Amino acid sequence: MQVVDLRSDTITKPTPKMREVMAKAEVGDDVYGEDPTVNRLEELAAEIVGKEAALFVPSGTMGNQIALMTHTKPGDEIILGQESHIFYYEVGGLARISNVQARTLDDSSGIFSPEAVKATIRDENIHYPETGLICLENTHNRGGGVAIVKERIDQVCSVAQEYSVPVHLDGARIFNAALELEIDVKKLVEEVDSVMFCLSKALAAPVGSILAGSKDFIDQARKNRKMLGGGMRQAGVIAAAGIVALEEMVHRLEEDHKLAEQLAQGIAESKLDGIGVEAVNTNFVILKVDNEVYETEELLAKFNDHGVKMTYFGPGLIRAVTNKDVTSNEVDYVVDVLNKL
Ligand code: TLP
Repeated sequence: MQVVDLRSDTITKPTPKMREVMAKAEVGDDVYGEDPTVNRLEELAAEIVGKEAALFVPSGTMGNQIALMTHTKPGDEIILGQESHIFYYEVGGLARISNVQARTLDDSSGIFSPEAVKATIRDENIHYPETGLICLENTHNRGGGVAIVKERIDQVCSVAQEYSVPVHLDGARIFNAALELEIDVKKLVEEVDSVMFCLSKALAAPVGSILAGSKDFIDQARKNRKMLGGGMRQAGVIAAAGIVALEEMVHRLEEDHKLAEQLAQGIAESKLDGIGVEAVNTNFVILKVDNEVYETEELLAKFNDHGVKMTYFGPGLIRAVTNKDVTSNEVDYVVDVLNKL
């Protein structure tokens, strides 16, 4: 049976070039700072996002959690979106690892307003925790992959700077955002203090993410990574694929965005009762299901029976994420399946 996997861009497999460089990678003990391939990846990554230094981490989740831990102290309050990955999908790590409490704001549109941030930052008061960090996300996953424009990010950063509160950006898909906004990624993230981005999603590396920021911040983050068990020794084997991800896979993201458009158009044109397009942004398509006509889970199971894999995204919502391992013909097949339902 034909299988079209649209659950996420995390499912992408490494390219032949990645496999080749992985086999030949020069390695050393990265905990001693002696892995030349990891060092090269970290330098390249810092350069690309315009930050002083960068750290190679096993996953986006660990990158975000190290950022929280490094920016805050136990008992702090952090401001973040109620739909943000850090709040919604990281197993409550902020409370367990960094011992901080979450103050959530409405980010259903992808980002909260600078006014809301200003009203939420704590004054000095014997009863209050201190505001230790503000977190943003771009593209915004639960916002349906929406790219947040630089102006909105900078407005929040400017309030944060006024109160000397650092800003961390979960930029798991920052290159998708930069492509959509037609802006250099360096410019897009210039006002945030730290940024995490993933090599292992649409960029197709098998493992790994990057945390970037000032040199002092990254020195401390490196120590926190070690504490969490993320010191990876001869990690050059995977870092080599990360270098290919940055050098060769960013420019092709456009194909994923086009496929998302193709899928959304196919669904819209099918004019099927009960299924429509809620949103199409970057490489995400959010399908809207009328639960009077179909149960969301039942519909997902029906697609699955035809080899089409997608993700439950809330009541009446299904997420499809295009990626390098999906072709235009496969998107046509998904639309055919939809028309047969
Ligand atoms: N997102 C995954 C799932 O965890 C939901 C997905 O399939 O979309 N930040 C953002 C914005 C993310 O979307 C993700 C992964 C992460 C961080 C975490 O990255 P990993 O999976 O490498 O820990």
